[in-house]
Amino acid sequence: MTDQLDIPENPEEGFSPSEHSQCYSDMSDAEVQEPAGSPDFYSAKTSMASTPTTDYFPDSEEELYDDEPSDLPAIPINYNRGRRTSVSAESMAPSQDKDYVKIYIPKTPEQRKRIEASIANNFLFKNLDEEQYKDVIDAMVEKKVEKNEEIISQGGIGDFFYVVETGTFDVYVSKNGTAPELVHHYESGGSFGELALMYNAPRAATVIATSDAVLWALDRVTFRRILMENTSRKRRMYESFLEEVPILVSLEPYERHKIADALESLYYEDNQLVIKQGDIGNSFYLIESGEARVTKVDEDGVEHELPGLNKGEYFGELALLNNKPRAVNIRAKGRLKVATLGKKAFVRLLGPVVDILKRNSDNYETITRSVQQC
Ligand code: 1OR
Repeated sequence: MTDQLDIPENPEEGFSPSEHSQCYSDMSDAEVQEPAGSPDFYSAKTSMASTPTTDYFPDSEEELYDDEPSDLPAIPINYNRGRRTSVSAESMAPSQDKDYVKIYIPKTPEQRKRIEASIANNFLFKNLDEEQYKDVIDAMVEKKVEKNEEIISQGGIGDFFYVVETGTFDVYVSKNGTAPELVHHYESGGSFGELALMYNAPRAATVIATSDAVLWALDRVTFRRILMENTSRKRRMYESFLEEVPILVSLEPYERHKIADALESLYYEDNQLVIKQGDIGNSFYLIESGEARVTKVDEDGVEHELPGLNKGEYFGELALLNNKPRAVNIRAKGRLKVATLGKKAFVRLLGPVVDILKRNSDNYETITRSVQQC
């Protein structure tokens, strides 16, 4: 393993779808309006099951944390030193720690641009204010890795959160001592290593580079102080809802967490149009609460009422699966709350259930045909 820190000596220098179906017509179209709109820690006295391999902060680490006041949550400075150690649970609200001293790793303008490009489409970095955004970039450390390098070892203690700038990574999980199974992979813009930091838990998986790669590493304290609250709040907020969404039951809990990261809740008032037949589709919707009415205008301009949608059901997938215009109108029936997923996230995160989505969509035609005949 050839861990290395790319910290320039002087960065300033030289850098340059309900049961009923009825016919319906003469429907007044509501105006399209803009919608209004930490997990339990286990106090980990966790013994190391295996030796973590992220020991790339060899000499500068102490310097980084040197300025931390002593009443800070206990952060093990030497946990990645390759020896048996333990982690103490940290404050639930790290961001309220006023004495916190920010970490500043000097960077070239070019490095900053590369970080910005790497995090641009990453949901964990959304909703940061200007200062938080700057603090995160300031604290990141470039880590160049070689193919086959093990970045994270399952069972190890969490030290850094990683964002992938370039390169590819495979994720392996060994359950109850069984042979490691390939469960996931990451490429540019992906990120990993947040779980151990959020839950004070041992690393849940092993991550290995499958090419030479460049990572940006964010230390545990900065991750918890800036990125964790929003991330864990969203995962908690959507956890029980996503567990009850039938289409998502076959997913791993971690896959639902990633969906939670990407979801955004929107509210619609009674009769407000959510999806307009014929429009280009950019989002997928899950009903968090309330009901939705579904209608379809036929070739003669007659609007037919189709079976409605209730909590836990979804809509908006057809246009995304088939790259076709929206097939129906969807309106709020009473107040409606939906969780939306953008097209890219839909493709990336719902890949494992695409076959089920496609199979379910075959029923639409049957329903639509029977409704249009009445
Ligand atoms: P970590 O800090 O535990 C390993 O370090 C990281 O691998 C973990 O954070 C996640 O960021 C990432 N289960 C657990 N961790 C995963 C998984 C995963 N995939 C990526 N990581 N999966 C469930 C396997 C039963 C795979 C879901 C697709």
